[in-house]
Parts: sequence; structure tokens; C-alpha cells
Amino acid sequence: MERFGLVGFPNSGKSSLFNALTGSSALAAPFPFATKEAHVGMAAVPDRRLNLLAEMSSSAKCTPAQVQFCDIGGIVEGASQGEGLGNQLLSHIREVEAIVYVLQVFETKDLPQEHDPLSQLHILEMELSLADFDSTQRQLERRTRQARSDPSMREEVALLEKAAQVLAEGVPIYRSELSDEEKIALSANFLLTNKPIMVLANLGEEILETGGSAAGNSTADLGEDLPQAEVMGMCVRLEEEVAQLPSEDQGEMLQELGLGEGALAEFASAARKLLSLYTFFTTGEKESRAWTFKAGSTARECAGAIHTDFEKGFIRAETIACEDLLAIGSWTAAKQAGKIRAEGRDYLTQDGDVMEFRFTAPR
Ligand SMILES: Nc1nc2c(ncn2[C@@H]2O[C@H](COP(=O)(O)OP(=O)(O)OP(=O)(O)O)[C@@H](O)[C@H]2O)c(=O)[nH]1
Ligand SMILES: [Mg+2]
Repeated sequence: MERFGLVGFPNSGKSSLFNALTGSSALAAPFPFATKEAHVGMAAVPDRRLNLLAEMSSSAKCTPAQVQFCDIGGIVEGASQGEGLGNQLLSHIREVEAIVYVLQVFETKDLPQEHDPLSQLHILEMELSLADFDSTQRQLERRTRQARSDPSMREEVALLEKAAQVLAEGVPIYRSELSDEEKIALSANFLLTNKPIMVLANLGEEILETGGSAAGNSTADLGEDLPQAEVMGMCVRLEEEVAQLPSEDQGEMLQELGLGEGALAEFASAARKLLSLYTFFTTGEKESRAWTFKAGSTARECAGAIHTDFEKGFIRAETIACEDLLAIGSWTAAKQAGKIRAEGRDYLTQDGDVMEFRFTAPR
């Protein structure tokens, strides 16, 4: 399963966000390096469409899609040279598929901000890039030796040299001018900055007093400086408080706080989009369930995500967009109205498709 890593300065709110997302109780505390060991946890992806489908079908069970988050310790200037928790942290970042930079925008009496959010980001990117530079140097040494006897390695050596030049200047690969093909080729070299990223600005509670405009302003400022990255604002502390309530009370609390539907759903969906992960649904009396698929997956591959027998014996997928189904009100009514389409094995599944698979059972 795809894993997202939370990366940021000490005290930026990574563990608080991790707890809000996963319902865990990792130590979140107002002192640096509270997190020593990385934690991995599963987060249910909140999705209003799933709740509506479960309600429509009177499902006994409602199962959201899940994503994995890794709460990593704080990174400080010099981490790439072993400062703070240094190298140990970087190895956790190597194991994630995408990076979420958590920046401290909030400020409280007991937690002054060490650097403004944009400088935090620059320092984090610099540390990751320098760590990547070291890694390219080590790989270059080995590959250059191998290329002497194996000319097929020369292309990789040239690419690593190009990457090293960019990284030496503190520019992460994702922001470099390397082509998409070059970036894909470099994926075999396990670099930290050759992964998709997004930025989460952890805002102060005062966004409530200003009716959310502070959120808008500070993230808009960050967004201008980071045109290539998805930037999102959230007050992690408030979201965490809401997440701790029983689920039936959460909606009311969000309304009371003026947080709309809450930012966690939007965040989870933005994070999944980084990796082109989307949702299809199955719905019935027994269960309504959200399933994850990667953009470009066929109906048959999606069937396989549920059960290998569905994939092996695939006949067709009966499909309708969830908005259309919800508007009609039931699967039977949609079927009678001729709104359920029969799609073949190569149909490219769309976000929000509700599917029922027809297959021959294995003998
Ligand atoms: N006021 C305010 N405090 C917050 C917010 N988010 C986190 N905090 C507080 O900031 C402190 C640090 O939060 P953590 O979640 O432990 O930060 P961290 O990034 O995991 O820190 P390290 O593990 O040390 O790297 C805690 O006391 C949190 O309660 C916020 O949105 N507003
Ligand atoms: Mg922490």
C-alpha cells in the first residue's frame, strides 16, 4: 500500500496530524524531537459519497478506503550531515512514496517559530537534496567503475552526474529541469527528492476569529512561491480535537467551529491525488465500500483488487457514476431506467464509479 511521509521541523505538528488522521496516540509535545521512532499508521479516507451510498443501500457495514501515513521525527538544519536525528530520519523518507511537508505557521507562547514557513521549506528541501547528493556520489563511484567493463552503464552514469549537479545546488529533483523520462529513469536510484510532494501549512487557531481568511492568505502567499506544489492550509490542533470525538458528534463540532466538512478529507484526497490514487465503490445491503485504484486501471484490474477470482473469471462490470446513482436513489431503479452501463475488461475506471462485477466462479 502506498505510504505518505510527514516531514517537517521539530514541533511543526507532524505527530498531531498523524494522530488526527490515524486515530493513534503518538506523543505530540511542545519540545523538539518528541518523535524518536517513526510510526506508521492507517488512515481511513473520509468520503461523503461513501456515506451517502451506505445510507441509500441501508448497508450494515461501511468501509472507507485507507492510506498509510508515516510520522517521521523532526528535521533540522544539518540533518543530512547527521545533525539532530539525522540519517536515521532520512532512511524513513526513503521508504515512502510521497512526501507531505508540514510547516509551522501557527505560533504560540510556548512554541515560538524558529523560521518562517518558507524558510522551513527551503531548509528541509536543502537537507533532502544534500542527502541525495551524497547518495548520487556513492552510486556514481560504483557505477563509474562498473561502466568501464560494461558500456551499457554509461547512460546511467551520465544521468547520475546530471542529477548530482542539480542536487549540489540544493535543488530537489522534483523541482529540477530534468525531464519526466529522466526522473522515471532515476527512480531506480532511490533518491529522496524524486518523489511527489505536497505542502501542508499548519495554521493557528486564530483562523477561526478571522473567519478563515488567515488560512487563505498565508497559504496563498506560500502558493505563490511554490507554483509547482499543492499547498494546503489546516489548523491541525482543531482537526485533532474534532477527530477525538465520537464520529456522530464530529459533524456538529465542525459546524460549530466553522470548519465546514473539516480539512482532513480534503487533505487525504489531495495526498492520494499526488500518486494518482482514486476511488471506486461497491454498495449493497451487506456493505458499502470505497476501494482505491490507480489512474489508468481497467475494470478487470479493479475487480482483482477485490478478489483474484473476480479478475480471473471477469465477464463485465456493471457501472454507474455515484452522483447519478444517488440522484436516482437505488441500484434497482437505476437498472430499470437503463442507467447501469455494462463495461468490458478494458474499461478505464473513473473516480466515483459504483461497480458490480459479473464473473464466472472458478471450478
Ligand atoms: N497552537 C497550536 N499548537 C499546535 C498545533 N499543532 C500542533 N501544536 C502543538 O505543537 C506541539 C508540537 O506538536 P507535535 O505534533 O508533537 O510536533 P512534531 O512535528 O511531531 O514534533 P517532533 O516530533 O518533535 O518533530 C504540541 O504541543 C502540539 O500540541 C496547532 O495547530 N496550533
Ligand atoms: Mg512528532
